[in-house]
Amino acid sequence: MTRLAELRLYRIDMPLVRPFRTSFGTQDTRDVLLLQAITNDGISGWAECVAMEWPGYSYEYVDGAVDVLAEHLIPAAVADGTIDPHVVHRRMSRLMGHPMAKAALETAVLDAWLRTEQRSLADYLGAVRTEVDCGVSVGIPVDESIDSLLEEVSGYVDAGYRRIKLKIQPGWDVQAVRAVRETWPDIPLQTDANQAYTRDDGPVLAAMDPYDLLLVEQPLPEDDLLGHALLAQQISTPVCLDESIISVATADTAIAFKAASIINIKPGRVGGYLESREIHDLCLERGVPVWCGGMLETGVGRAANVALAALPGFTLPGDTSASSRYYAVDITPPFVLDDGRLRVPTGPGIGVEPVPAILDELTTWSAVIDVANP
Ligand code: NPQ
Ligand code: MG
Repeated sequence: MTRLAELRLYRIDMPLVRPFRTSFGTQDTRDVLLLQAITNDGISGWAECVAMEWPGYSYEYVDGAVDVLAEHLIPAAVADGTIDPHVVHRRMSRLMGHPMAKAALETAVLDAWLRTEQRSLADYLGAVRTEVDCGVSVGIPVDESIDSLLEEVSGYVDAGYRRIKLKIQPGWDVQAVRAVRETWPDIPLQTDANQAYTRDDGPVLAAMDPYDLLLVEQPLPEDDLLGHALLAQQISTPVCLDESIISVATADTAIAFKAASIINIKPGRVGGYLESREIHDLCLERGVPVWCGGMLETGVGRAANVALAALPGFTLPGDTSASSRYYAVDITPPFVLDDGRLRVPTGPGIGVEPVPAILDELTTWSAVIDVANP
């Protein structure tokens, strides 16, 4: 019977094509943790942990993810060599927190299992599309100039992106939105504050209502569901939650309390693709649109996200951009935009794997963990 024999962890250093500035900081390179789950038949499952190197977006960070994986999650979930993703999910659920680390381990096992079953992730999750509409997330220009913003957005519009998302924060909001809307009157446009506003900022957020935004994402701190519900009554732009949604239960609560009318699903943030599918199913039942978020993934994480975005409830374009949005060289064959869309991989598992020579060149650290000692 197929069982897991070994897990390999890799840290790779990926230079970004341009700095990415958000309300919580600026990133020049991406320090990415990759997992390779190798079975006794020599099949490899791959996954990417979306934690950043410092706890800016959430409390997780790469060093912490490596530690909790090696010391707790791997011993608790796969010590007997199981490649059943549901067993791995259930065992990890007894440990608290660390969704990004859990998502990475679950996905590596899921990919290995799907490859042994010769089945694609898209098929397993219930995909109904062969390609997905793509949007792009546009950082705050490092020089804080509207000209720089318009130049960057212009490149994405020319590349065919079907939706633009502007990162905002107090002082970089209404003027940026107005400039983009006046230049492209018809482009689908939305904003993301990454928690940068307060409950008192209703008026400034309402000042963006005239610009026909699809949504405003996570304006307030992640624990403030009531604040989001109160804000939703003060603005006509729909409120979408990202950081606040960490499970099916938080999604259900946010919807019931009218704190969100749209939900961003990021598999890393919610602990994996199984939980992501359940949140999708709940939102579909409740009539709440969802879209797939992004964490500057390499081709490994991107492939799986594109499969998820092919589910029926993903009715808004995701942050599933082309590889070239972030990286000059991706570690997998690059994802290339075709008429503003990415094709859903059809091969077994996530359908892609790292190119060995590129992975080798970018690796700054790696470790091997023997898992099955029956
Ligand atoms: C978001 N992503 O939706 C995030 C936040 C984000 C595409 O806007 C390094 C690693 C830098 C992950 C910056 C997008 C990051 C990051 C921003 C995630 O809120
Ligand atoms: Mg966000």
